[in-house]
Amino acid sequence: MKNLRESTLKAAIEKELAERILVLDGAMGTMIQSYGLTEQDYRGEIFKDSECDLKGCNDLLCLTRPDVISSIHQAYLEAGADIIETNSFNATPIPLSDYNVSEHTYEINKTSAVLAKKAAAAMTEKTPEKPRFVAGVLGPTNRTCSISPDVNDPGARNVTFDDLVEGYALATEGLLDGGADLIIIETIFDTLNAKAAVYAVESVSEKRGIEIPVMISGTITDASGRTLSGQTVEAFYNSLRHARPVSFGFNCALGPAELEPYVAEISGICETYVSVHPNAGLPNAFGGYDLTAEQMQVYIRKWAESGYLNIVGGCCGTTPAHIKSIADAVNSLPPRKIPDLPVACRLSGLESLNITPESLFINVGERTNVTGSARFRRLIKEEKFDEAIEVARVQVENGAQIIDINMDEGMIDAKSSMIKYLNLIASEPEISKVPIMIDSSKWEVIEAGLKCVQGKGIVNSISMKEGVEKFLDHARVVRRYGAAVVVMAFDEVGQADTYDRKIEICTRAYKLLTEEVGFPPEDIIFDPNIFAVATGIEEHDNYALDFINAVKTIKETLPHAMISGGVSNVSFSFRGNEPLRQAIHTVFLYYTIKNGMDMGIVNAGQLSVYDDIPKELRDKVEAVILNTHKGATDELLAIAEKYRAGGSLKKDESQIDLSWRNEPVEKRIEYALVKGVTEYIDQDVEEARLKAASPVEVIEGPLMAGMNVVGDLFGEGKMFLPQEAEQIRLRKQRQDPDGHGKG
Ligand code: THG
Repeated sequence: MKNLRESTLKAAIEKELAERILVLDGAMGTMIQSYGLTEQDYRGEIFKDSECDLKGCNDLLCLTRPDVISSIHQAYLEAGADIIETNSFNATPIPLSDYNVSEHTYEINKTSAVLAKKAAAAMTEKTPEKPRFVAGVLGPTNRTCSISPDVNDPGARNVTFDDLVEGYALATEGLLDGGADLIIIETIFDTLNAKAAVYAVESVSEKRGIEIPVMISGTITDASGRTLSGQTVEAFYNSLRHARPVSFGFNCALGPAELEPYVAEISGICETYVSVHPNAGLPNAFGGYDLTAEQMQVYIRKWAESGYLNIVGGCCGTTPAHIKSIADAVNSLPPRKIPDLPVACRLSGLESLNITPESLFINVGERTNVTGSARFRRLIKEEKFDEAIEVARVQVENGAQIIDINMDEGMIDAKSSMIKYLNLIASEPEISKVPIMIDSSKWEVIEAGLKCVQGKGIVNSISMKEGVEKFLDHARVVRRYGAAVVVMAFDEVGQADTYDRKIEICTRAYKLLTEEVGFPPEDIIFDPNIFAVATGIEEHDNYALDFINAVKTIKETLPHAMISGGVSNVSFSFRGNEPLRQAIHTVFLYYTIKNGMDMGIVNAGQLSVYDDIPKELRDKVEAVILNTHKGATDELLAIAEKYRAGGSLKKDESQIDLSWRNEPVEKRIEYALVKGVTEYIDQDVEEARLKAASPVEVIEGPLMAGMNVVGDLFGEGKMFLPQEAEQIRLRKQRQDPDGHGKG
């Protein structure tokens, strides 16, 4: 139930945003400095006996020098600001504890909003056709939830997600009670902190039964184009989209010149309004800011003319003069139009991973699983976390685009191992660039994991096993953390093991999630259960085929929902015979991908190319997977031993059969690219170069032709990304033979 006043409020803000560029105010800190306040000003009556120095704790001025804060608000409103920010940047318990004043959190926030609201309301009264709004500020705090404070202990943290949520919720209550029209979560340098703020605001929203308009503004710290916690612009956006903010953008750290490319980027990918409030340039040697109002205006006008802006203001170093220039520049220019972007599952680690209907099959690395790998289990049990981290790294190097992490094992403390592992991974950029799939059958482990990942990951899994209420509760919590979710085809009756049951359960779950929870369908990933075939039990014979058929129906009938599954399950009855298992996985994926399977948990780097499987084997495997006739299992068993020979099918073939070396050089290059054979590439490319008129001709000729073949195999579901990763390495090696590049 939405409170009428609040939902009208969001509509009112959005109405203004649809019509014009709104102007945000400028810096509070720089303005406060200009008043030359003393320790006594900060103390006032309330804190006169404080034992620590309070000068510098600007938030206290809401209580001790409200006149100063009000006059700053007034100056910005007169300069043309439509939205003014409360003086509450550090008014959460953690930063306030530095001054021993945490217990005043609520009071400071409430008063900050009262002061701003009073000034804004008076201005609106003068020109009612131009309503002014108050944005209650939630700052980043002075601690980072996803970065270690100790270089020698990357898994350490000095603040928890729960602490942040508690503080932000209290601040939000104060801001709303004081009359804030919206909440701005700003100067975000660690996305996990911001996720905690979003979580807190949503909790307050639910508690009060109101919709709270939210603005989100991140900080790109330097020329790397990333946040302090390492995310790219799009990864950052994907991680916080779940807040459904009124606006999304950037502020602080950089001046307009440095911020420009990121403003352009966010403007192109943002599905809501865009806000920007840059500093007045980079800080000079004395920590001041030199960009004048006129200089700043040039950039802002250009951005507005380029159609990048919906809300614009200033951060550090900006003054009412800057805001006036900005207002003058944008007031006759039209606001940015929200682009019409395709529906996609937008995941992230440090980098983004958008899954669209056009995306190729996504590989989820399975090895970081204590039940799925004896080695990983031993490493975790023995607390050899350094080596356990390498398992994740190898998965990513081998082409895993997401990693599944599972710590469920009787002898392991799953919750603490999950937390420790995720915290360690967070400081390994080559691993944490990919989204995380948190895999556990224990809800408390999943929730603990969600509190450790700054990116948009996937919960694996929830189901209706324990009834609809619990299922919906879990789904709501998953959404509040902003994750996508794997839904197992499991209900109160049991696990779906036939086509009909798979469809029945997934359809019911889809309806509940989209209608009762408002869960975005593109963030729902169904797992219709991959069970082992060829077990010798007749009832199991149709398992793979039922899955393959269910994939097709689900993709056709449940819009935007995706499909995943544990691929290695299907071959469980051949444990120990890895080459055979690989062949089974490849054939199984050939059919499931053809029907629309979006992703799968696989041993990244250990899948063969469909066409490489010896025909005899492929036919027998196909018969088992498609359950073409009784006796198919026995026929596969009869030849199984023949293919047990050590190593993978892929390696065996390319190493033993060298007949391809007799082909013309173009064919040899194609072969090497498809198979990922590195040995002859130097001599073959050199041979092609000698034949060609120029080196470019080699790239555009045989190398491109080879890559086209690879592309076709992909399109047909006969090849998977880990194999392509190998081709990319091959090409990189060609460009960078000494291996100095990052590839
Ligand atoms: N659906 C969802 N999540 C899942 C599964 C699923 N998570 C776990 C599992 N199933 C997928 N992961 C694996 C990981 C490894 C293996 C199978 C599935 C596996 N391991 C080898 C074995 O046990 O023989 C290797 C053992 C070893 O190296 O020690 O087969 O279905 N949503």
